[in-house]
Amino acid sequence: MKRALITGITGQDGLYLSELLLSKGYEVYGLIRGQNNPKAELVRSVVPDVKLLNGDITDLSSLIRAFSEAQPDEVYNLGAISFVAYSWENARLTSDVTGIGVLNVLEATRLYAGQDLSKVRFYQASSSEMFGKVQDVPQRESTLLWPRSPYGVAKVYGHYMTINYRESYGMHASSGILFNHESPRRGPEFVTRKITQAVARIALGLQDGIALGNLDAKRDWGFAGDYVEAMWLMLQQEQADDYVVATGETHSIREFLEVAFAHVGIDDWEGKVTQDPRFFRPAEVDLLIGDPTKAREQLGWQPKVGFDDLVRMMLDSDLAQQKELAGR
Ligand code: NDP
Ligand code: GDR
Repeated sequence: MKRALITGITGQDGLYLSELLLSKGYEVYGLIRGQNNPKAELVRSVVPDVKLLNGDITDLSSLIRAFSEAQPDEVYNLGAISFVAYSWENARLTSDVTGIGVLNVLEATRLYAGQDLSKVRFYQASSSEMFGKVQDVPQRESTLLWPRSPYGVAKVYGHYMTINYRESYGMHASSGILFNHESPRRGPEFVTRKITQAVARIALGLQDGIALGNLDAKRDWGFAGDYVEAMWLMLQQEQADDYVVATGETHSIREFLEVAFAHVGIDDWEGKVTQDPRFFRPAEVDLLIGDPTKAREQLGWQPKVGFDDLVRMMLDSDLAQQKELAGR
């Protein structure tokens, strides 16, 4: 039985990845931080077979303890401060967690492997935010990185550190440059879930409108359940490498709103959406669209859920959730 250690277990991807690995017969360990993390209950209810270990990716000794307990064959480093807008307000903290945290997990992996680096494989959750002010359309593995936020800069550090551990020590360390991926488990601070939650409430007569920032930004949105499969596939390859994981399609926030409101039968939605300067960013990433050719050809990976189905899946889930809340 293979053993996996996942950081960021309480997040969207941590849950989907746990489900995938458990379905493949893995013994799964999840690193959980804080003295009474409120999301521990969620993990225990969704994936009760995951074994939780205390630790924080900013604390190397806690990682060393977790590694010694989990004895992993595969390490998935998903832990991060992942909300781009928050990263301007907490740039130093974001650098410590999202940047230096990667170095800590790499170092814990190296120390745990000792002389036998072949005993463990490492995955880093890199991001399309590293492309920022895009230098190619679509963006691929070779595209010059030009991050536009403290979060993006921290991810670039983690990305190159992962490559450096691969090149310096021969570690099986791969970096997945994942474009935005969403699901009913997406945090409500991200624009997709913020919209589907609000549209569900508007449809049910529970609220009148929604305040957003820039509606013209374009993102390459896929389904998180598909994307965790790409993570796993990367660690099954003989050679570690870096891969863009994306759908190859891009849509604006406005188009997302269009599909969401149409799904609940509202056509005249423009009056329900206001633009609020609070939600604009100091520097925006205007256009992201990934070229997933390498992932398709080398990993055999393809996304299964398309844009319209993703919006509808999230909205249906929020409609059910909001109805239940309203009925209480
Ligand atoms: P989430 O924000 O849902 O989850 C982030 C996770 O990181 C949480 O489990 C959080 O735990 C954990 N975490 C935060 N700080 C620490 C810390 N100091 N030590 C250990 N764990 C910590 O993110 P997603 O699941 O969406 O994303 C997973 C990873 O993939 C992240 O690294 C993200 O940056 C990256 N990524 C995500 C993309 C996406 O579209 N979703 C695209 C590209 C990259 P806690 O409960 O303690 O807060
Ligand atoms: P992003 O996701 O920054 O791409 O990072 P987010 O959903 O926060 O923003 C996407 C785009 O929507 C615009 N936007 C708004 N965003 C939010 N959150 N709230 C609003 O009200 C709003 N109005 C407009 C933003 O300006 C932006 O252009 C996500 C995270 O998961 C990262 O961790 C990950 O690395 C990248 O995706 C790929």
